[in-house]
Amino acid sequence: MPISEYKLCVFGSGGVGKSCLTMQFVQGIFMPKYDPTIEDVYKKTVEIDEKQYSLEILDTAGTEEFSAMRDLYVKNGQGFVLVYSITSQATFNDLNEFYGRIMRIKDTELHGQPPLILVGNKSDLEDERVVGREVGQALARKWKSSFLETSAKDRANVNEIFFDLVRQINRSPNIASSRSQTKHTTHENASTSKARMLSNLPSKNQSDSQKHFRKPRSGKCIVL
Ligand SMILES: Nc1nc2c(ncn2[C@@H]2O[C@H](COP(=O)(O)OP(=O)(O)OP(=O)(O)O)[C@@H](O)[C@H]2O)c(=O)[nH]1
Ligand SMILES: [Mg+2]
Repeated sequence: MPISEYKLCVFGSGGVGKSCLTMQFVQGIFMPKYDPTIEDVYKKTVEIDEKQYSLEILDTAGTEEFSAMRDLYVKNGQGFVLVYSITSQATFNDLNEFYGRIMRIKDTELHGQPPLILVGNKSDLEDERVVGREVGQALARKWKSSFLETSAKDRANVNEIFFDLVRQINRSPNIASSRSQTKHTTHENASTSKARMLSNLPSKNQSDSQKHFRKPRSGKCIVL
């Protein structure tokens, strides 16, 4: 069965939970300790709507000093996750710049809007909420994007982010037909489930369908 390979990028300010959301999705773990990202790439094979996908997820740096590669990420990316924290108005406001940059680089006038999802993370911290759900919904309506509130800590709506993005890519004729690469695999899929992980192994025992590459400060990627 052919397997589609999609490249997804996760953007947003420092500390909003980009890495935690990605790690929850790929490895099923939550990291309480904050470790600012330079650049991490995760790979995961999933089954969505009875089809297999190899997802390459680029977890980017929220901190400005590490942001030089962002334009290249946008160029290569097929779907985008824009994350803010519901506990920080500044992180919500910051997304305008990320959005504007994606729209410019993707040349939306020519190619239409790329698949995009707006994510309000840390929904478990309701007591500290400063960005209302309806405010997030309104921005998503303006951007014509999907919207989810999530908690990486409680694993709430985490898979839904990536499944939604894959479905958007599939609906986007430019991308799904011309830019996704396919390769052949021997996996036979008899499942009727709509969307499920093909692997969810602990991080010490990563299979080929679940890899994590971390960019060290020297600039090369290594497999952990
Ligand atoms: N309560 C709560 N804390 C979270 C959640 N997601 C992330 N955090 C915490 O927020 C801090 C930052 O999370 P990260 O995932 O490292 O944030 P980031 O967006 O990747 O940050 P940069 O890599 O610097 O851009 C960490 O201490 C996490 O434990 C969440 O859903 N709920
Ligand atoms: Mg990070």
